[in-house]
Amino acid sequence: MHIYRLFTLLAVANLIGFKASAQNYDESKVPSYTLPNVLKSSAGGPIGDTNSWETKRRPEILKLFEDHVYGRVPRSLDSTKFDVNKSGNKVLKNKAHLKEVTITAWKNGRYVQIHLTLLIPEKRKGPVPTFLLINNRDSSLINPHKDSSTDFWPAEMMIDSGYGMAAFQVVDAAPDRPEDYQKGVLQLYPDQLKAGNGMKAIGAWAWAAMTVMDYFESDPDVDSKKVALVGHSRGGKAALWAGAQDQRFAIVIANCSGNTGAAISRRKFGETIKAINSRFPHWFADNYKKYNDNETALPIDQHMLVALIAPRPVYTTNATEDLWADPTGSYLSILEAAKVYNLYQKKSTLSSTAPAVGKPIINSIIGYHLRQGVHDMTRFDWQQFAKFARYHSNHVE
Ligand code: GTR
Repeated sequence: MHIYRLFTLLAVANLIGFKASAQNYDESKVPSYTLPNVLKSSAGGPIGDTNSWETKRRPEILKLFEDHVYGRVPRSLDSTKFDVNKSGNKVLKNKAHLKEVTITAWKNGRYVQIHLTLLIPEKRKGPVPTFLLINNRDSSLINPHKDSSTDFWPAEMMIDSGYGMAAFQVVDAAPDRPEDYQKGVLQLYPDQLKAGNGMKAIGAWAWAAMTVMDYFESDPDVDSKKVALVGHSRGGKAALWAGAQDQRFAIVIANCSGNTGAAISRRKFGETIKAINSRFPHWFADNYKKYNDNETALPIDQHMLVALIAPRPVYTTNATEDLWADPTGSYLSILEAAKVYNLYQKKSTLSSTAPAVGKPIINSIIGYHLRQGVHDMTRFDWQQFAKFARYHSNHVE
């Protein structure tokens, strides 16, 4: 083989196949590290109450995530239009009615459209608490016409529990491909593409979730004060990032969100920053690439992303066979985030070690479970999300 072709092949293999085997799965090889202190300002002052958290540290941390990790998410628009096709469609054995909403957002003569699928339980008294999924998987999984709704988005089960179910496809906001992720929300904000702290796909998906929230605030069927934002894996990263910025989301749920989601980056267990940036160069701000193999230089770690959701309830999950997403690192992260919830006197009931497999922590401001099985989102996961939401609407208000 021509030597040039060999090099090209090796480079491509390295890029797309980024060997999982090169990653660490051995707890004894996790480097020792010190996490940035969530309760100390950049200038070094202690943050000991909710006022200094909200006025100093929270804005500081938000900016650090914008500048170094996810990029800024501009929200300014010239206009937004909501077109609701409700055509009286009853679905899921007549248990729900379907609203198909097209959200058109305009900026500088360009527009983007987010297509929202929204199911409202027929049996309800007033506006319904609603789960919104950022769907990074196939659109067939959120097909509202299938009576036997999927495990990934078990709409019928959730409707039976009295919840509204909503979802949109990430492709509407940003195609999940390095070659054309710009063909969505980024067309409205082209300056982002030139900036080191400009958003890319994950920021665009978070933008879409927030824009859907704008719509919810206008829909009398939805209780917009009780919206739980849900994402799985890359969608879970986007859910955490949207929930961190937009305090209108009452609950944030990140399922198997892993690296640059809930998991501590400094552990370098499973997926690393270098691995994620190499395989998905279109997800995070360009500045984030400075931290490939250089985690300790980051001024933040992911526990601080979870902390930004305080004092609102947050739920994270892992699966036993999904070591790539570092279950231990995700649990350590929520334990650290609890320090900020403590400022609000919102105590979590997390214990210092992760709970046993299949034993969810529900009655807590920070919830968690480790499910038996592989990287996925399942009916079991959703059952816990419903219990967590139920617990919080009964106890938090
Ligand atoms: C993996 C990626 C993870 C996670 C996952 C998914 O390939 O390494 O960070 O996002 O995809 O979205 O299912």
